Amino acid sequence: MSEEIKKGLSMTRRGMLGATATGAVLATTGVGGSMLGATPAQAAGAKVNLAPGELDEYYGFWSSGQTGELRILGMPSMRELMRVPVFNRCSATGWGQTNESLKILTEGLLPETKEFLAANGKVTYDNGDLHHPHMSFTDGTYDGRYLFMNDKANTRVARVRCDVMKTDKIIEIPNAHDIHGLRPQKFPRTGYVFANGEHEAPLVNDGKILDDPSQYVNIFTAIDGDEMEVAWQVIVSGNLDNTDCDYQGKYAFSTSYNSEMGVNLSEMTENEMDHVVVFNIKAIEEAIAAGNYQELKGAKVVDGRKEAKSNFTRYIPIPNSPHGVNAAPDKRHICINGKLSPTVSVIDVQKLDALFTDGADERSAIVAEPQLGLGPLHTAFDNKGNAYTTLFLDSQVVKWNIEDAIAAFAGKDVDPIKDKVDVHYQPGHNSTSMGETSEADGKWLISMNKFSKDRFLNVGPLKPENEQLIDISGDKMKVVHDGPTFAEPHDSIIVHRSKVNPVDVWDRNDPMWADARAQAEVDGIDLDDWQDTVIRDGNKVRVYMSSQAPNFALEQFSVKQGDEVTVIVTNLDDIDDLTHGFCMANFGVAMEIGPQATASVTFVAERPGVHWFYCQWFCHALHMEMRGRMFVEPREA
Ligand code: CUK
Ligand code: CUA
Repeated sequence: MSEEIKKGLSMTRRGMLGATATGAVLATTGVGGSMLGATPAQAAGAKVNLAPGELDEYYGFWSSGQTGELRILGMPSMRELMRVPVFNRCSATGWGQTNESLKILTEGLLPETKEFLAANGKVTYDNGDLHHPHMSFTDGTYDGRYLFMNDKANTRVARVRCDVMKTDKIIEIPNAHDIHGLRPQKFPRTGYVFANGEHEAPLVNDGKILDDPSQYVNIFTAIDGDEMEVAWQVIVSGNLDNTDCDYQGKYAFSTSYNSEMGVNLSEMTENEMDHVVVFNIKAIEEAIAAGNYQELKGAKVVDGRKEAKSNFTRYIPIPNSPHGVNAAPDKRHICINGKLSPTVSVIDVQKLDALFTDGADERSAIVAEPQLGLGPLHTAFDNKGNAYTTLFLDSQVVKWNIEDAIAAFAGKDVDPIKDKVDVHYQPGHNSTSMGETSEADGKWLISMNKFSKDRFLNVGPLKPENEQLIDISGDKMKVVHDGPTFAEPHDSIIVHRSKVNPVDVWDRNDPMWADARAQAEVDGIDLDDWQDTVIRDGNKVRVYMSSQAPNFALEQFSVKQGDEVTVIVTNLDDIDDLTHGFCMANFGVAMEIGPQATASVTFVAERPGVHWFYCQWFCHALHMEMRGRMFVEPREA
């Protein structure tokens, strides 16, 4: 045995297992797989490299942070499959420009926001900060209906339809400020979508109260995920960071790193103990049903602050500025990640009733608090009772056993830590395959690292993030892939492909273009037929045209300078993957029209002359020829 290996074996568990160099030495000297803990199952790592044409076993749904979109990856290959625009603008699809997308981007805004935006010459926000994408649940597992996600930048929550992978609803949350944590209810179904307002502000934030933090509050919101409307809100003590809920449908949990209600760093980090808020869903629902709430900006609001002494909330003290909260697939344990404390605090949901009914001490719900390393942010799970926690400051993922941690907390001499692996660098969220459901399968872990530094070719001062795929099927974790991503995925879920069944071709009756259909009816147009018509309605012109590779049904149309022109395109092709585009050159107008879809866009024809419109999605050998002219007759002098 070489000196290096001896050294490796005498190192601490963290040092040995963390050091990939040591692993390489062991592997190359033939000491071999067994010492590294490789099991036959770990050969699963080979599947990372799929053969051309081979399909992934999992969908990965990725946030994109300040990019504002949702991304779909294939897992474990980590190939990026699609980008779904949500809170952002998209040049390719026309999201943020088509009438269909503008309806979704504007209809859920509060009246005061519409006014504010109009004063700035806008109809909606252009940016978003999408942190947490999560799928709808039925009976504790994904049901493939919807994905829900937050916008921290502009206090919104969006829903994406999984049948077509397009955003269909966006709502702005009243009273709250800057939605951060978001999770769908797991049981009996979604149900509610829970959303945390992170930043403190006066409850009525109209300028009457400014620099008086004693009057600031934070708001927890339960959204009806079917209707995409606020069901109820709770005023809380302290701020709200991340959220999750139990598998019984009784409680939701939100971490607070600013129980101090400070407004600067030193104030926010003053207390050693902050807390997790436990929301008693039934008690809140009963109060709402009984009319015991105040109505504020259309939302039903109850007071769950400490001083209100309600039965809506309990505050469990947690060290220290906790961040992530994650429900284990054992349906019993909730992990609160300590951030500034090296611990994860484990709540047993079976001990929560006593907090509400017997006045039990809040800390009695804590059944374990293992010391794991520096900067625990988020925890994911396998199907064998193990948890995987990211350690931001240590740049590691730690694998630990929940039952062992509970035994150690009860005084037994067991080390719950099973393994540590270095990640590169500074991980935030992590997620395991099916790990936030009762069907966790313990195959893959993704560590979403905030810094890539030297892991890729240098692309200038702005570097990609680095998301590392880790094989967790064996006893030891094994980093098998580095995946660079653009700004800045926070969170992801890894969903078995059997749960997701998107269509290939749109239904012609899809509600997405209901407004265009209604207008066509008024105009006497049948969108299901080749209708090539220009309707003039004062200075409003509606141009209906169909497209079928490689033709637009209209070779040309004429409008007058200053007309408000709406172009409605129906793609009559019904073949997989046959998307057309419509781009009006030099008008800043472009959109996607999927097979059998209708899309529309409105602009003012304030440019006289000959203007070509063309298809901007390559669709046919004669795609370049798929174009036509718009004549804009100059205004009479
Ligand atoms: S937060 Cu980003 S690393 Cu917004 Cu879920 Cu923890
Ligand atoms: Cu139609 Cu390109």
